[in-house]
Amino acid sequence: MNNKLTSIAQQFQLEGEVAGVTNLGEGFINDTYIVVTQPGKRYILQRKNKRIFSPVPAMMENIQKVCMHIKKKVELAGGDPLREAMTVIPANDGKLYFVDEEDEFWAVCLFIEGAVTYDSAKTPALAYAGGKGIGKFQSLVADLNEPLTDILPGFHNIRFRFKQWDEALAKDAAGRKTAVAQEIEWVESRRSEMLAFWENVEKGVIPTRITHNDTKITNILFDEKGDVLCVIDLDTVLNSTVLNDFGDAMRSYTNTGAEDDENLANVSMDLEIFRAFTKGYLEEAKSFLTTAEIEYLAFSARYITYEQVLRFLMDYINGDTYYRTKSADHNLVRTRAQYKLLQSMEAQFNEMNRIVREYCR
Ligand code: GN1
Ligand code: MG
Repeated sequence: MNNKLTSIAQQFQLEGEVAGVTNLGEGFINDTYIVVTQPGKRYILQRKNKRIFSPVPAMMENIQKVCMHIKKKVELAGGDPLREAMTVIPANDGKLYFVDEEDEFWAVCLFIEGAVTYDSAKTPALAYAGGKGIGKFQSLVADLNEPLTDILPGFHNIRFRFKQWDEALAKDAAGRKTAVAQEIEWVESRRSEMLAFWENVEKGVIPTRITHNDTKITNILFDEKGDVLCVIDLDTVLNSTVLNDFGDAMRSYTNTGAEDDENLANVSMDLEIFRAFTKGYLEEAKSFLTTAEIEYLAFSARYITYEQVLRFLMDYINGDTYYRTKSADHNLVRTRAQYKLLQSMEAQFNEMNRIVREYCR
């Protein structure tokens, strides 16, 4: 494999000769590696999952548009465009990707040295910085006027997810449906409430903007001081609602346990982390958010967490065809842990709304 990875890395415009390729990280979807060249430059090499991101070339164009736009603004503000934005490294033929003989798609970006990532938001200070990071990302791309290709139709669209869900239940491909009747009820009992929220997006009451759509904390690079350098993993940059970014961040930041915690007692929503993120986010985003966006900000945390319950459970019912899993019941464990988080958010919903109002004054 390593020879193969080396030869794939050589297909890109890297500085120096490839000296090594090592595996990195835990993504559920792509395969990610670090490439080191002689004299010590580092890059991120990824096999992009074409079964999910389709077509990959359009996705890479989206990513490049966003990166170039952010770079321009960082430069204007006197910042460092190589550290405060992602840099896509083209292949030798100038394309933003390389296709290997197995018809798999590869892409490379610069590794940002000295950047720090976190698996969880352990302190309010970190959550505050993360909130500023997402708010700033959204404001940086707010005036990007070039259209993006929708490579993931219906990504955070619950109507679309229910369509997939209904099909999955009708098919019961892995024969697991009867064993998860209780979990299915968790999803069904909230169906109309979630659709009612999404109607606001469909009717344009909640506007559509360029958003990140995968704002978990591991997708943010911090500097040594704990300030945000930039937001990474731009595979899912789409026209969507900013609420999805806020909600997904809250799903990840505020969880006192792991996304796949087997011990449900570990899982709850930490209101102080919610407060700190919201404060940071609104400091950056308040100026461009509409009243409707602010009204549903707290609810978006429930929406995205609910969607994740549905997606993990649906993948379990389908026989684990989407997410990478580590055990036969991994998707079910994830479902239960995310549901516990959802319940904790529901229980603290009034306080969440109060906090949003407090920082909007
Ligand atoms: C996937 O692959 P990764 O970890 O970046 C997923 C997100 C989920 C997340 C759950 C394209 O993200 O939507 O929230 O897993 N990405 C896609 O942790 O489906
Ligand atoms: Mg991702």
